Amino acid sequence: MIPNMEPFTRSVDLLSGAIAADAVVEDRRVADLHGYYLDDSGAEPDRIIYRVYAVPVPEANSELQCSTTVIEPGRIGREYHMTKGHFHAHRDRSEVYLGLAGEGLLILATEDGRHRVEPIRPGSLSYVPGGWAHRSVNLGDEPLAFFAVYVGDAGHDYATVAEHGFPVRVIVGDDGAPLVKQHPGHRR
Ligand code: M6P
Ligand code: ZN
Repeated sequence: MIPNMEPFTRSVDLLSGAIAADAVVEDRRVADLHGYYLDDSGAEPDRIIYRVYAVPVPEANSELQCSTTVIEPGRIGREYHMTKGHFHAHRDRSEVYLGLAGEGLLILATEDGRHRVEPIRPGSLSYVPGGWAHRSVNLGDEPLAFFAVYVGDAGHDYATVAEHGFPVRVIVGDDGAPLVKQHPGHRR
């Protein structure tokens, strides 16, 4: 069956990551990520950590969701600003990231405890296979912006990540450089 969609074009600002016109804009603030960071007690609850611009597309297996994410620079305690991270509710659905601006990391993890760390930078193309949770981290002094496209009915499973976390955390080391550190007690 051919889906009932009309072709369209949208503009993405490659420097800021913003998508114009009818994108659904969602801000994630410190308060929205309570429990994801080791210690957010020193951070103002209203501070925006990241913004997602999503082009409205039906959540169907035949479609492709398109979004940009812009993570502000900064840290919460020793941890660099990061997204919540999620598995896809339909575990086998995949996703592609294209870095637009800034410098950061894409952290990937499977439910049996494997993990990978990939760079995000302008022009980086990363493939997120089904079954891998994904979280992005801004390491730089500028906003980190990337474009994502994923299978329309993938869905977001945040609960598994909220409960178990990722196997690694990205913190600032004593020398001021980023450090990817094992998350003690993470299930294997
Ligand atoms: C990317 C995509 C989106 C996701 C967003 C923010 O744009 O993976 O699906 O919503 O990043 O990540 P999260 O939903 O984990 O907060
Ligand atoms: Zn995803």
